[in-house]
Amino acid sequence: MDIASILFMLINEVAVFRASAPGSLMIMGEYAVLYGHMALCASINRYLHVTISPRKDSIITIDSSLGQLKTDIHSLNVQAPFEFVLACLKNADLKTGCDIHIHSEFSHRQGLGSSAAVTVATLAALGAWKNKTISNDALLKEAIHIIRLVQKKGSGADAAASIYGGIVCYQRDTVLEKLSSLPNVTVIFSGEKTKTAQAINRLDPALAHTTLFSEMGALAEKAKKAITQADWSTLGNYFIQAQEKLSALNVSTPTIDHLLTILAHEPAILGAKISGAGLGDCVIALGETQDTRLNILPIQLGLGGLKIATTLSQKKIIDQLIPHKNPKQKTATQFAPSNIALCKYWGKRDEIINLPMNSSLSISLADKGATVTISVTDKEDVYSINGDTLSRNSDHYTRLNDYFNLFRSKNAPAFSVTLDLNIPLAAGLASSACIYAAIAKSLNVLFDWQLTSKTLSIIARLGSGSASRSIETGFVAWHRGALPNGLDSVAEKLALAWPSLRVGLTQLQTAQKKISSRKGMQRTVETSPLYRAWPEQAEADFHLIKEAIQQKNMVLLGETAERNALMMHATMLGAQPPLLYSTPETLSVMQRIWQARTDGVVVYFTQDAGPNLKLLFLEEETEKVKNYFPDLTIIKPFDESLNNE
Ligand code: 2P0
Repeated sequence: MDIASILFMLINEVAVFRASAPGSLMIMGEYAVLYGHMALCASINRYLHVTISPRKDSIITIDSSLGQLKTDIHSLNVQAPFEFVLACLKNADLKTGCDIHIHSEFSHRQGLGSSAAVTVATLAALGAWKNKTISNDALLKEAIHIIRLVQKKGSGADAAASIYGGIVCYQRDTVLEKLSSLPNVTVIFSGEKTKTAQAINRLDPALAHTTLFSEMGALAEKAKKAITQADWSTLGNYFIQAQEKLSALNVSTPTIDHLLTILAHEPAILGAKISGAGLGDCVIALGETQDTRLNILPIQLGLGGLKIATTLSQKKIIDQLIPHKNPKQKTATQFAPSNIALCKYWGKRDEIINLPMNSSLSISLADKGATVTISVTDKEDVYSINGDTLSRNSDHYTRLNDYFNLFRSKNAPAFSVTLDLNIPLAAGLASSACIYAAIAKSLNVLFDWQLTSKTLSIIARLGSGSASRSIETGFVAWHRGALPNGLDSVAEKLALAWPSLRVGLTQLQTAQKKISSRKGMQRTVETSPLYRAWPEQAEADFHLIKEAIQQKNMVLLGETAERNALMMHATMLGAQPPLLYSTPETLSVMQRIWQARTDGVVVYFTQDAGPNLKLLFLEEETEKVKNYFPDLTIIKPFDESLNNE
């Protein structure tokens, strides 16, 4: 056996292969595309992730919110609800089995292209496993083959959008062009869904002899031009005309007609139509509306297409770090403080094991954080946050459940977990940081692992990057590390106290839509040209801040932390679509801080992925700072009267 094969075998032993494909929405040309005309189809900003962990035996397991399946490579039977995944597996001629985990950020019941996305992601993950480099065109061909195998009919335009991202101009199984100028749209779910193949079969065959489909194709051609020129009002007219053609196909419903009537009266909507096969699915409207009568889905047209990652599995890393999975007691409770980064973590080099692009440095928030109690149970998992039990289909539940999967065994099959936060969840105070740190600390006690803080910081990082910095108190440095397995990407406490340092929390009211840090940093890394400058700048800031702490140099600390935060936000403004966490109130607080500095007050700020600013100053400035900000909540990170341990 040659070295490459041995290496490949070794990688196979420990690696997982993940492909993430976005859902999609038809913009124009649905149905016409089946008759050889052009269609425009866009990726959305919600992804479906398929993770494949190879096994040594021939077993295949599939785990998703649609259910679980256990089968064998020798007896693969293409069946619902996993018909697309199973068809991909059958076609792949597997020699060994694998565990497949599917996680979707969007519902499969809303006509957002989940069948195409799961097909594309499964094929891409299988390709990565087999170490095959597949071109986008070849992958599209494979995906169309599988889709037609399973549902007999389908244009493949949705698969093309999932692979290429942006808006694809698609005709006869081919992507002709990709548009990246994206209009703002409102997407409304009609409340119903008819399977695409069924909808196609209902069409009157006589329509093929009319000019209807070529007219629809011509509209798609014109819409393409309007999008290229960012001529949204003309595009709106084409939406209206396209809807007239879709109505002539009889694929509208009374609900859809009702939605279209409401939208026709909205001044900010330039046009609206069915998106996709109709008889349910979604309505897509050009422009934005806040009408509360409408079931608006939190969807934007995304720039991104398929993403493939090969990495060590979280499970393999955990199994290397923890000595056993036998709980030594029934229940354990631990507290972990939240932390504010003075040098920020923004961007990952590995999204599965949360490896950062740059080192970061934080100050913990004393007694502000999360208290977590974990109890072993033989029933199913229960998670509650501040007394509210999380529903099984919430994103929070899925994320916690995925994390706890890493620690289950026969002796600890399920967990009952209560999370109590004494910081407002919405205030942007790094709640995931204190939650996952408190979970890691509680697990350490529950299982009596007696792990070091550094090891616990790795375990917490797998839940949320910033959680690595919440295992310890005071100043904490999270080193970027260089190893692919991340075992050197650890956080450690700096043996430096600065008792007079204060952190002031502002709490601005905001109705702004929140984009999670996870999504925000992903978008910034992928689309912002300004991001190129970030990792180097952040590394330099990391060292400056450390120096400032060593010298107790408030000016150096404040100036560096403030610039670091502003630079992070500048990279976000360069993203597509742009990310702006600040509100007018944020800017007015910034102006007030700068005014205070001009007036001689030594006060600085930092800002995370939200509109609130965190003020940095020393004890002796407290009264002066309060004059400018009477409502400030003031934290003393080094207050020894608080028992944080
Ligand atoms: C930080 N933030 O350093 C930066 C500054 C927000 C802005 O770390 O995907 O919730 O769980 O690793 O840790 C927030 O990101 O992201 C964060 P994941 P996380 O504090």
